[in-house]
Amino acid sequence: MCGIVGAVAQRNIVSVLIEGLRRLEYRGYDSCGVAVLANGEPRRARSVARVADLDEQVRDTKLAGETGIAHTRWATHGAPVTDNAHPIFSRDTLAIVHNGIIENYEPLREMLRGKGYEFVSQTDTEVIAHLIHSLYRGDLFAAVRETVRQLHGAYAIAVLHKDQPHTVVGARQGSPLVVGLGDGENFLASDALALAGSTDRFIFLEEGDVCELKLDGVRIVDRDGEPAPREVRQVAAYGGAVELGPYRHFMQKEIFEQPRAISDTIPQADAFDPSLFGDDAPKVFGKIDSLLILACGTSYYSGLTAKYWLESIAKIPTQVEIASEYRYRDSVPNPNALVVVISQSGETADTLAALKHAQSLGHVHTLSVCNVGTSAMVRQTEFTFLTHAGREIGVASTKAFTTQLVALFVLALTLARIRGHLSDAQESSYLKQLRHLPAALNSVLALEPQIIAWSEEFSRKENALFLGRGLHYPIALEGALKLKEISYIHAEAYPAGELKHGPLALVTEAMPVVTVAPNDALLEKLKSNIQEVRARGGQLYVFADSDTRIVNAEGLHVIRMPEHYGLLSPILHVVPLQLLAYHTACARGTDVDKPRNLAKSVTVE
Ligand code: HGA
Repeated sequence: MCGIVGAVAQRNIVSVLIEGLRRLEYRGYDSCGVAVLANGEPRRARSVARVADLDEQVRDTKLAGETGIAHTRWATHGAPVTDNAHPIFSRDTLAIVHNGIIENYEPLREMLRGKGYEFVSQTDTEVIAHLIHSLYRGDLFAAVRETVRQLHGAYAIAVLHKDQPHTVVGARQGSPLVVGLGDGENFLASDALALAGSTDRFIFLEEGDVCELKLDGVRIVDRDGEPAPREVRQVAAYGGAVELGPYRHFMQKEIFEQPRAISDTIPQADAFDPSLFGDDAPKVFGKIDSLLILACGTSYYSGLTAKYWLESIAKIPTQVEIASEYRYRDSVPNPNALVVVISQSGETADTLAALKHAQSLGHVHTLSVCNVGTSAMVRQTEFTFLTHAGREIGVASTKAFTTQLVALFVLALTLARIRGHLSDAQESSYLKQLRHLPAALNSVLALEPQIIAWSEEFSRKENALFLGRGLHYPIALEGALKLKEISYIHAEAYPAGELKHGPLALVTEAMPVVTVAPNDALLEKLKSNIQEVRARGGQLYVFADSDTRIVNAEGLHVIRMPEHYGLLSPILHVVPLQLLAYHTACARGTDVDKPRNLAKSVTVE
């Protein structure tokens, strides 16, 4: 999603800004831009194409400066056209880049129009630019502080002013922003990743912070204007650009990285000990009486899968909610519940807000399942389990999902053990199964050629139904989500038992029905559902465990899963669905890693 980079230095920083944007490119955006102070005037270049195009523009126009800000935009207010691309100017005096949404931009715009300001974009961001301009009395830091007090909503901003060389002012509320510390130069970015190569020393700004970058240092105040000493953290883990290697897309690469990612995420310990989640977890986990899982999108489906594990293995009541719904709903807090938030980036705006909402209601114990150790979510929760998926570039999540499942399975077993529902024998059997997962996944990945054969057929469809039961219903949901995200085929998932209550009306020869068929307690029920589809001329595509006796027949296409995997089977069964979506999208020629309208790391509400 949107990215911010800013810098003050005693050298031309345009290439640093462009390189920063390049590093954030994978998140998805629809326009980009850069502004610098050149001979005391703000100058900018903007593009509705890629960062490479912006780079060409700045080279052609010889844009150069020692103070600058840059942005990748994912439009929320106003179409992705050049006039709406950031940096946004106010009266050719100051320039701003903004991530987030200003909810009270309409009254502010009216007020500013009344003061004679003209609006040339449709963005909410332009009100921030003019508001700072209207409050500027020779001190940009003071004007920004006064401005943010009037904003409602979420923002991370970086601002420069023509009269303040070697100064960039930033502020954050609800969107991430980090300061990068250099020698005689300083930086600002929405993600430390953007500054890899320039520095490894970072300050992660807190909600409400306003900062001022100068050549020789950084000043930070909190929301009350009090000086805010913030910890400087050394973050060395950010490598260079991730290579695609022999793969056609990052999504394909990431699907094939799953055995490695899962093996890195499985704890080395020989027992499921709560200290895996944090020092105080042994004390707290023994007292909790329920779980409340909050997440969005694919992470929500990992939470739904975990509910089955938590209730069946650990016998602990578990509620799973879509974060964007929970945050605005009246609900009853339970101080003895463990609130679990799940997010690949740890910066998902809705999930962070849901976490905050839960805490404000009186929830005390919180755990994040996250792929980024320095993220806001990790910093704001009591306990953490880090997945080790590595950087996920494809917008459609794959390895982040399966590693979240591993993390949540470990949580279920840990709670089962504390609550006396896991014998030593069961514990070592589950550990053995977990350790064998990477090898089992490799044999599922070997099904790719068979799945490619199906994808040709799929690429000509416009609709698809996905069916699963029990533990595999969330996997059907995830399979449908993957297909729609990257191939733009309309896909819906249902628990197979629901078919007769409505969706069966849609079944014709033109509607492929994808079914996840593990050999579990619901197999016979699922087989009946399969027959219901066949009886109506539907075309079934079934991923069946080898011992299910579901075989190819008229209207029934079967790919055999190599092994039956019991409770961990969702982790295996989702992989062919990822491959089906991927190859169908390739056959349709879509932009697989950057599907239209979508972005990675959803940092706006
Ligand atoms: N609201 C601003 C910024 C959008 C954003 O943060 N996207 O991720 C705009 O629409 O320009």
